[in-house]
Amino acid sequence: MGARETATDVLLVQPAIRHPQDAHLHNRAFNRYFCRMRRLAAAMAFNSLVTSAVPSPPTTMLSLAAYLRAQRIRVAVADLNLSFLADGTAPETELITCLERDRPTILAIGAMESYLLEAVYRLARTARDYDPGLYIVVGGVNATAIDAAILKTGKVDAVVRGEGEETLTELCRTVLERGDLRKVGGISFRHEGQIVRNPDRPFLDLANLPLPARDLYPLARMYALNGGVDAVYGSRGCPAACLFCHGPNFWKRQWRGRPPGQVVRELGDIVTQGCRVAFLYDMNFGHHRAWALEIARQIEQAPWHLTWGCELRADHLLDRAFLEALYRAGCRSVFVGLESIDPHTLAGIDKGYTCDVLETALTNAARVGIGVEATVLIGLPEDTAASIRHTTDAVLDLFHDGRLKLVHYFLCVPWVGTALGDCPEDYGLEVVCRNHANLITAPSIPLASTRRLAPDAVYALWEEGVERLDAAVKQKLMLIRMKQSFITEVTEPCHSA
Ligand code: B12
Ligand code: SF4
Repeated sequence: MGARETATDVLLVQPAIRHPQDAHLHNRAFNRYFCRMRRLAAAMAFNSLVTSAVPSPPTTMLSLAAYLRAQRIRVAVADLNLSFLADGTAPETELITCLERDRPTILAIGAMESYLLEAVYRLARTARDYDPGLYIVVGGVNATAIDAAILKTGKVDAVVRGEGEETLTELCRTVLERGDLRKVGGISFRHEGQIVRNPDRPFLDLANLPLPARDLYPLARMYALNGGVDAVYGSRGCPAACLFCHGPNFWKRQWRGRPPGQVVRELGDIVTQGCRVAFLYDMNFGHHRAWALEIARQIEQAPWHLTWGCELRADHLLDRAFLEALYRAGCRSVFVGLESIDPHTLAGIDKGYTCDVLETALTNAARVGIGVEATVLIGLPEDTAASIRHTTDAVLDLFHDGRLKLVHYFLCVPWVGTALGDCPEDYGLEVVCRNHANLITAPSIPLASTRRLAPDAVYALWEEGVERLDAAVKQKLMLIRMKQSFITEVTEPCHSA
């Protein structure tokens, strides 16, 4: 960019996901519960998609990096999460170190989740103070949904909306060559005091994506921290239209899969680098049965071994042959969004199946040997006190009998970019929290009503459920530990003789 002497064109930044400065945003009882779930997962040797995968490498940022590099844009990646968790380096300090080292023209920050927003703004401010000439971009699911609000703060120059690889590449090239930003599809940006939103860009053919650029990332350092866990994406999108989910708007209800051979090659690459457990975080891994089975077949025949997990819908668990094929290939855990176990509440979110599938589905998974961790959402539009307590009782029963290994018990969030967040009144919701940073699944304040419950009542019922689940997890953890110490006592040789 003109006289600027730069070593890198773009620095891609993954923010720290849990910054102490944002602690007030999170519910304390839930944090306690989450930590206890982590301990339980470890005690059960259960590879949880959520609790054991935080932290994991920022695969999405590495996919963006690979694409930029293939288009001859010089790129570096900074994972502020890793430096913070590995040695406590403050994210802003690490950012300055990377800016000094890489001297980029463009800074691109990931804003996948709403509660990261404050962190993203702090990083943008730090970067701007350090180098007022930097061009600052953000992207990700949440940034896409609230592009105008982000740009109005004046803290960033542009938002990459939707699928990022091609858009970010074209944006970078245009900035570097001082071209016309109005020609870059898929971005929103500030121009002469106005916010300009260019038309959306069509989706990519995923077969043309290079593998994520893990060579630009300190993978060994992350694996040392998380025990060799990695995240891989085989497909994008989901055809369903659940009212609380970002998927339908973001991926326009289209499902696209990468060629199975490429996905398995990526898995093989990470295994050779020390990955022990991989999670296929596709929003709907089971959507295309033949595609998923081909991946499983190739993993089974590969010369390496890997334990892995994926996200499935509850109705996919009805297919025993499918589950058995995944199991043979090393799949040991699945993440399933149950959302509600109350028939009326479930019918009210357009999930696309009814509660009666759950009994068979969860029994199947247990018989095959695949552990299920589930999410439930409290405060869905049709929820009442009775339906919430019914769902809580039901998940507790499933947890006690082992058909659910872990339960992620979240407050339903009417995020902007979802049907519930964009048109809450259509579903009888009153949203009382408008601050995006507070819109998180375990917030410290009430967020919204249901059709029949006031926001405070929803929040109190959710907290009541968190306490009940926490007590159940605590009890299970104690039992496992007692059992383990008993086994140690009776099997360890006696030295006193
Ligand atoms: C995988 C995933 C995770 C994984 C991440 C693992 C990993 N290391 O990658 C795990 C399990 C850790 C996770 C956890 C959580 N997640 Co999550 N997660 C997802 C999920 C299913 C897929 C995200 C993904 O990577 N997709 C694949 C890639 C290709 O798509 P993508 O991320 O959208 O990226 C593309 C574009 O967005 C863009 N892009 C993305 N980043 C950037 C950055 C820049 C600079 C640019 C230019 C472009 C860009 O380009 C990318 C490539 O095309 C999404 C659902 C969804 N709708 O996408 C939820 C989602 C992002 N998660 C969500 C939430 C709430 C959470 C949790 C907070 C849940 C919880 N309460 O515990 C936790 C947070 C954990 C933490 N950080 O402490 C919400 C966020 C909602 C919001 N507005 O805040 C989502 C949208 C799910 C939903 N409810 O609809 N999550
Ligand atoms: S099935 Fe899952 S990914 Fe698909 S729309 Fe529903 S919640 Fe989103």
